[in-house]
Amino acid sequence: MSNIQDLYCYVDGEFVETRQCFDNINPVDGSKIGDIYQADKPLIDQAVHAARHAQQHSWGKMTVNQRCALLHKVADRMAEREQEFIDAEMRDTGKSLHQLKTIDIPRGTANFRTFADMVKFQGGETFITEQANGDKALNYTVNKPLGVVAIISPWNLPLLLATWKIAPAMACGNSVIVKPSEETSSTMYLLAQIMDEVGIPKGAFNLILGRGTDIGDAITAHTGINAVTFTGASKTGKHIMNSAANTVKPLSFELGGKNAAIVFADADLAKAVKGVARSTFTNCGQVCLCTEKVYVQRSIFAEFVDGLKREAENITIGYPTDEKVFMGPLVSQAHQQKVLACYQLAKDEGATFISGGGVPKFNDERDNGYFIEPTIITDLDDTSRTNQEEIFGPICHVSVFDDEDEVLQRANNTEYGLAASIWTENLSRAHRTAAQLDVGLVWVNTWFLRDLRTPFGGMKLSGVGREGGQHSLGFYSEPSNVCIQIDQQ
Ligand code: NAD
Ligand code: 6OD
Repeated sequence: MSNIQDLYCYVDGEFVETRQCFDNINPVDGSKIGDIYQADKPLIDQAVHAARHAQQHSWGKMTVNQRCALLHKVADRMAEREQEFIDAEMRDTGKSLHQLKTIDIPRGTANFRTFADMVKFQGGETFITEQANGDKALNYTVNKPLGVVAIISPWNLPLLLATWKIAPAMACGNSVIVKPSEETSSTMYLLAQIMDEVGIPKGAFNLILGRGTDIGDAITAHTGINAVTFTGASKTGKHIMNSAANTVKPLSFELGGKNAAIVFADADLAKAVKGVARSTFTNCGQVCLCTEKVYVQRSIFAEFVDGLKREAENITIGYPTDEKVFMGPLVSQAHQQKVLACYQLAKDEGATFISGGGVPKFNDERDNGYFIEPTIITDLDDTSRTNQEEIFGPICHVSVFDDEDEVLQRANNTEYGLAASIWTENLSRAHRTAAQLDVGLVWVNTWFLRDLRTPFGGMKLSGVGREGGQHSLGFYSEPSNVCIQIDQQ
């Protein structure tokens, strides 16, 4: 059990070795990292029971200050063990050291600190009601925890996205059942150790490992689970909505995207080229917010495409431990096959490849890994499958546009509605166009710049609800109105 590379569920304050396990694979070279021990239905029942008990008797009984002090200790301990988190996330995902140090791992601690602080200052609503006979009433809200919250998270930003939900859910006094992606369970295992070390009451944090297709329904349909918060594919979101329907529980969904970047002729071209390269190729394109469709105004189209091609071809691909490397592999062989099939589909649909389109060759163990080239294509219609379906790889399609109305209509012509970025130096144009994009998040002259107090989420197939700041505190608590009669004597 002491081998960090084998991963166990953590239920009611104990690490549990279950009967069934599967291989955890390093995407850099396809080697085995260790075994992941999968939960079964009785263990999930036990986790729900322990979570309820903690919610009613220990964690849920603490004062807000006590809970928040413990959550700050979690963040402190994560910071002390930062290198272990970096190593674990790198082994599971192949992400570059640079990205882990600047995005994924710091956000884990920031999520705990932000929500532990925010919940302390959460106000409520109050109203004085004037009645016809002159009496009054005082109405005020009490925010109560939901109870037991299930958190189901994906593989692309494993620590960042799981803690984005764990921190506010726990800060609001809920117990949690966390199910990370089967591809990337290691950082949640480290977090379970930390929950144990800092003295989070047993049962308040439970880790359930396993494949979503095997054990997902046992979580989402569970009558003892009061809410499900999910980040992942839109298709899985539809499935969970059905599975949870009989128990009528609140759902928060952060789902897929097909995000546009719009580059106007008045943009700072150098900034736009670098920005779109970053929004397309960060994390190998495996961020739900990544750009997959780029619209460039006609007069700068050729220059923009040349610049983007240069950026793509300057990307260093390789061992994620190398400080110069920007792109490691995709997360798994299955995902590499999926993205390569999308590259093939683009070819079949008649795309012109400006750059990339294949798999890089290293002539060493990395050829057994799941690397892929950054890719730029043009010449497809907006209605092509390539321009309509989420790929989730390092590829964008670039097309030309002439005017504002046209590009807004084309950017909105999608079933998704997560994010968009606009590149322009014209302030009025920025405000005007941002307001007309049917997405939950718009960036102007930047991308993935985050303030954790702002609403985060998508429209249409990209999600249900918003998290972030007060929106998270709202989702993870149940407001209860108290109405008190005040007699006038
Ligand atoms: P996925 O939907 O396959 O898996 C996500 C999680 O759901 C995993 O833990 C998985 O085990 C679990 N799961 C799978 N089937 C389940 C079921 N039937 N019941 C319950 N749980 C189940 O997604 P993924 O491949 O891990 O992640 C990539 C997708 O996530 C992309 O579509 C991406 O756009 C999306 N995503 C969205 C956001 C956002 O904030 N909107 C963020 C990250 C990723
Ligand atoms: O930054 C965040 O809070 C967040 N939820 C990012 C999601 C990224 C999607 O892959």
